[in-house]
Amino acid sequence: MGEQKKISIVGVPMDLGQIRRGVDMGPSAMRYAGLIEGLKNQGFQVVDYGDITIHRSTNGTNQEQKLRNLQEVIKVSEQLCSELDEAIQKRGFPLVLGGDHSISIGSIAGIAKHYKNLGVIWYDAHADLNTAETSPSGNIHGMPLAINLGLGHKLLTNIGGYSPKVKPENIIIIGARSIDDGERRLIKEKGITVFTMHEIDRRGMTAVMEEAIDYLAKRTDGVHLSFDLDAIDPIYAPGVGTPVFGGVTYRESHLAMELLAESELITSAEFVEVNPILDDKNTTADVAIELVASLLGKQLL
Ligand code: HAR
Ligand code: MN
Ligand code: MN
Ligand code: MN
Repeated sequence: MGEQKKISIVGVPMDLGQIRRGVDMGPSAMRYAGLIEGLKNQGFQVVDYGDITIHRSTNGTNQEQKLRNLQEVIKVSEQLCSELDEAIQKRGFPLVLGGDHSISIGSIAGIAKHYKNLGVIWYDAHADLNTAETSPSGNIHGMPLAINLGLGHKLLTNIGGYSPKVKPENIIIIGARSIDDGERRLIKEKGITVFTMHEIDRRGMTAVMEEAIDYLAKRTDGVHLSFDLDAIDPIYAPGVGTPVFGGVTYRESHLAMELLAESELITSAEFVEVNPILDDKNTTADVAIELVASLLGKQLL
């Protein structure tokens, strides 16, 4: 991949999309693991925009149980949306560090306006397709993909001043194994492509990724990778708030990133849900930055 290609990094120390604290330290954990130095050694020009400021109010905004911390999530999403908008205008490859997965509302809002037909690869144990009506938890990190489809609270679907951001046929979910009833209905109704763990086990990661890449290459003009570390089995990535056993292995994920690098399909990415407090020696951030390196073309030889 390109010499002195510019990577624009934005950290989003957001933990208000769910109820476990600590995922706000995700951006620090990935920087501590050596993300910036690694990318520079790989030959990239790295522009680090630093972290977005999150205001944690102990009263006032936390009342709405069906959409926990709604006001703060809206504020952070708008801010992230404009930062990424600017990064893209300055021709950087946007790399967003989470934070819980609610950050994807703002990141895709800032990115999708630059494409006619953005594709999204949602690498996750979960589908994140809930709305306030179907959510079992009220946690907004279980809703961002629905919101990007234009489904959910108006103030969330309209971040960046437009909706929807992504078409259902341009979405591919990979690694899912914990899907709620409402999400299952939506997947069928909208015809969203999901490669669950069953397909990965049965066909192998290479076949799954090749099909995903072929499909998106034909119909999109850019593809955002939304990588939730809980897609990976907690044996390899224990530092996540909602671990689900039976996940993608470290090696399969590595291979998936290498196939994406080879395809040159990915135009922006985010790595989310790293919670070093729940971790074993910052292992999950270490895994995350190795995957970033592979995604951006690092090779063994
Ligand atoms: N589906 C459940 C909910 O909506 C759990 C979501 C957990 N989500 C994440 N992101 N960690 O994928 O509450
Ligand atoms: Mn997720
Ligand atoms: Mn998840
Ligand atoms: Mn490798």
